[in-house]
Amino acid sequence: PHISSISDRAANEAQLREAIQAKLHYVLGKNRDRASHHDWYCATALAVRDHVIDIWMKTDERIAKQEKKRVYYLSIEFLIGRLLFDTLTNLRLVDAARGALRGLGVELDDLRRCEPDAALGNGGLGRLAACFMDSMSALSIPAFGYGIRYENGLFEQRIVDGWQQELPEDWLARGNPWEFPRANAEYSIGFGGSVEYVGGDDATARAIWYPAETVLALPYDTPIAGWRGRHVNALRLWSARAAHPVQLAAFNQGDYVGAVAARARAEAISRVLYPNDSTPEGQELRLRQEYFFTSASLQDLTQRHVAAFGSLETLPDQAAVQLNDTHPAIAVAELMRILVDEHDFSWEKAWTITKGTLNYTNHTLLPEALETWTVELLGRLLPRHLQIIYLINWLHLQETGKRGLTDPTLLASVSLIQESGEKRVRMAHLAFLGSASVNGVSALHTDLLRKTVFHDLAETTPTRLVNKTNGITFRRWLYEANQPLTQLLVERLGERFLDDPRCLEEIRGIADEPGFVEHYRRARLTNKARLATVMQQATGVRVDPHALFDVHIKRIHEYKRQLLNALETIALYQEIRSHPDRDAVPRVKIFAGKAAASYDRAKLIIKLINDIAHVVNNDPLVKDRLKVVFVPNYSASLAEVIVPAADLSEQISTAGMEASGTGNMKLALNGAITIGTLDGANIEISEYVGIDNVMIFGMTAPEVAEKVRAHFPGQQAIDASPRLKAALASLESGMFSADDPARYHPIVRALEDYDRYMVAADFDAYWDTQRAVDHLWQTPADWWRMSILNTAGTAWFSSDRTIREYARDIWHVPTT
Ligand code: DL6
Repeated sequence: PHISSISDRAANEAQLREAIQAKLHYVLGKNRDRASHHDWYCATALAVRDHVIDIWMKTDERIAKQEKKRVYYLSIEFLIGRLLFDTLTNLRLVDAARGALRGLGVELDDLRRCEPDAALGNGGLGRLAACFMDSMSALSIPAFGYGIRYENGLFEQRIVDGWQQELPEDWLARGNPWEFPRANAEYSIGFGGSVEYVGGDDATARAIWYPAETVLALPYDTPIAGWRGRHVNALRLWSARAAHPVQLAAFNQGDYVGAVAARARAEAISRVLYPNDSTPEGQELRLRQEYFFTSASLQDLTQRHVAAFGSLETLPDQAAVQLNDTHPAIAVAELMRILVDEHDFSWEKAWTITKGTLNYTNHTLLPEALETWTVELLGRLLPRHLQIIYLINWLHLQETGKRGLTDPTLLASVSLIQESGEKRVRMAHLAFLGSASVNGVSALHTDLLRKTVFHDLAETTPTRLVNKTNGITFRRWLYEANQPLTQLLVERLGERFLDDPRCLEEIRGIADEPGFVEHYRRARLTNKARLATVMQQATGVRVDPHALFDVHIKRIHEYKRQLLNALETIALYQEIRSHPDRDAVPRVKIFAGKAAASYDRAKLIIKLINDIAHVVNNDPLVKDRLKVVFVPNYSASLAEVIVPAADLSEQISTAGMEASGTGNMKLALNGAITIGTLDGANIEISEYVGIDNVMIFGMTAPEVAEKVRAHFPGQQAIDASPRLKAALASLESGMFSADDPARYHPIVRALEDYDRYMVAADFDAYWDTQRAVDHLWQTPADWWRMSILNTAGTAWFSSDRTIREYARDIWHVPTT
């Protein structure tokens, strides 16, 4: 039975109950008495999915009939997390599902944990893509997300004796009720081989690429239901299959491993998210992944366009492709190949179509994160694409020269090929050249892009460089994650706030009203008690929910400066020990995040936090004044529990290094007060919530740049800060690593030498600001006012706003 209306709660409940029972019986083949929680979860997901499918079909019909322009969002990562509550929330079926299950003796909330996180991303970039999928559906934009269906998503993090250990993640092990394999829509993806030119001299010759290897790309579609079930888009993830599952001749001769070796090589492409690229094999696999999903997606969308409109001539009118970072940047060469080699367009015409269709988002300025591929590797894997890249580059340099720009330094800086050392292709340059619009992800980041990495390119090409500050979906990060607060807001503002969060502004007027403040505070306390339970279960550490919850959750990276927080924790511990009778604001320092498996320094920082936790939490002198918790296995689902329970949000990256951040937005929306640097979107958050309602400290981006240029020796800052000196001395002495006193010497030496991330340089400013936070906490009326004003001021950070801007300025598509 299908659900006909989403407005009638009782009818929905009855229909859902019947549907869930039917799924359990006929699809899962399970008896009610023997069904496990997982069975109930699957039956519920399948019952809800039916409703999504109905809307999906109608959406597709409507789009096809109206010949609407489509958006294609290409991203090598989609950090989706769980879908059941997302879907129920968007369809307004949470209460109906709860009631339906209760009638069957099952608690909906007990099923939440049965759903594995689809962790097909590493962090902010992948989570942004997931928030954008939600917003594109909410705003009825006809869109496809395109990515890779990794069989193993982001690794599971275990903390063993304080160290991070990585275990393979296995989200598909028990099936995935949300996806639809589309066996009839597969594409062939070529690798290697040779290129032949036929029919004429260089200018008129036709290139034919003979790949040495072909891999099949199979699509799996996951429907993403938009707010109030008005529209459903597909997230299409590609899975790699070998063209021939087994070499029969080898198998028949008893070579069972050799018989499936080619298959293993092909299928490795969609096996694991982000392979370790510190080895040449890892890098090659990464490039194969990038080309695999980009080519499959472009073949798919061009085929759809030709089927509807007859020719690719009108592609830019009907399709806007967004390249999420440079991972799909090979799209520039691939679309040119499809147009020139397969559809016989002239080079000039093909270039106009390509430049009119593609757009690129940059997500980082860090030089080590800007992708380049050696000419050797790119030429070996994609010989035709390398030729196309060389031709694009040659024409671009010619054009630049014709405009009187002939300075060799300038030409070297705008060239697609980096000539110093081994020759490499600059993928950000390729994406820039081949796009109509390029955007950064916060005002500061875009400004820095203009002044640094893309300064010269912006001068020599007509590509538009614009800003689109990131956003987050409030559906997941407020309505689902923070039900106590959402309920309070609905009571005060009415249901309309769910449709238009801009009315959050109205709670500014009641930020001092005792009744409202009390409810707001109690909502937080409920969330903190829940987190305290989760943390105790995960780590054994007991914390008091009335303490200040100081939260630092994100990838572990030196530029995000968990080390700065760890050193401040040591200094605070020393302060408590030297004044054991003094009162102190009770604090719980909460950390969570994963380090890349090959990033040794980041893994050492995790160990340091755990070592500090061990000493501090077991020191009877400290009591409840300070507790340190590293919550293992950070994920989207864990974030949904931590974010609503945070009092203080640590956004302390070295200024100029965090492109935007989105955790900062989630935490501020839920009322956590930011302690942060003037970096990424922190700046805009300060503007929207008011500079008096955030705790800003530290050097600015230009000040950091200046110190980096001078190769700032941290020793200078250490000498000037007795407190930092003492903290480092305790690290050196082995106070936190009695089993291996020298463990943290490399960290201390690095800080003394070149303080690249300005940890020593910013330490005192950070310490002072933390003490100002203590002071604020001791004046609850001020604290809660500030907290409420954070919730009131963050409506602008909704990803609906961000997507409206992309739609208006980049994609040129209407929104509802
Ligand atoms: O734009 C989404 C997200 C930003 O919020 C983060 O500030 C930024 O670090 C992240 N960028 C990346 C790209 N690679 N690196 N590094 O993940 O994008």
